[in-house]
Amino acid sequence: PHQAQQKGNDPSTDEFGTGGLARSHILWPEIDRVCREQLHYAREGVGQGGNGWQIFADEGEIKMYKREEEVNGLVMDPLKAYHSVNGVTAREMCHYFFMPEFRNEWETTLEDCTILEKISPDTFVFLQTHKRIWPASQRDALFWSHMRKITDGLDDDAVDMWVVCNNSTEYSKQESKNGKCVRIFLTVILACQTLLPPGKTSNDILSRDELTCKITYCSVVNPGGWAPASALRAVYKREYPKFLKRFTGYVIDQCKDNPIMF
Ligand code: 18C
Repeated sequence: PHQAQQKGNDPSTDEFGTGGLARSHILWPEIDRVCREQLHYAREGVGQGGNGWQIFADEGEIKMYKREEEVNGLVMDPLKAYHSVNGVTAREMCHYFFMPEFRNEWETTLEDCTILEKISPDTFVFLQTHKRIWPASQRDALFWSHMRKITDGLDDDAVDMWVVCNNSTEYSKQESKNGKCVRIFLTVILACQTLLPPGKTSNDILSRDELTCKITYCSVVNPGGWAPASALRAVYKREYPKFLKRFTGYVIDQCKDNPIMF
């Protein structure tokens, strides 16, 4: 079950007084390092097909690429997806991805989501149980999730950037909910930048139709136990575009009557 909403994740007002960052937590060095690595990775392009990235979904602004990789017969295809939507900011997009109370509204593969620990307002540890695909075993995931503002290396046309990084951890030795899930291992980054019309800044009075959010989403999921490659790739091909469309549509809809949040 979902827990009550945390006070908010404004780094300047959080009760930790650490700028929103749990710098003294044992996981902190790993969280900081993985976020930087994932951001660097998200910023690398997919090239002209020479480095293994193949496009597998191309629908309007959505472009999804995969690299076919198997480790000991297990499919672990890295995914890199691009999207661009109007009407929301980078922070809004990341807020709805990060905050657990909204997850059930857009995450179609979810059965259950438990917060195991709130390290800080912008860093949680989750145990998620996902829907079972018959006849494969049900999967769960134990991961930390961290949201942060990025201030350097923005695209020339961007006014701000926020990311959420999710990464599996074994730091909390938590059994699966029903004792029979196979644990998956995931590394995910959602990286978003806000674009405004030329000459406008986030201090101006803006309408939502002047906002563009440029999104990069990268994911690597290790299925944890054997599953037929063709079935897994069919699930990816169906579920990732569905996720990106549904999630971005949900955020646009949630934000449309609310003040703009930078
Ligand atoms: O990033 C996303 N969501 C975040 C918040 O939940 C977080 C979680 C990522 C989990 C991704 C892995 C989920 C596996 C679930 C099993 C499949 C269930 C499908 C049910 C269909 C009815 O970062 C957005 C994630 C978007 C998820 C896309 C699907 C990825 C499929 C991965 C398959 C893993 C092995 C399943 C074994 C089945 C073998 C046929």
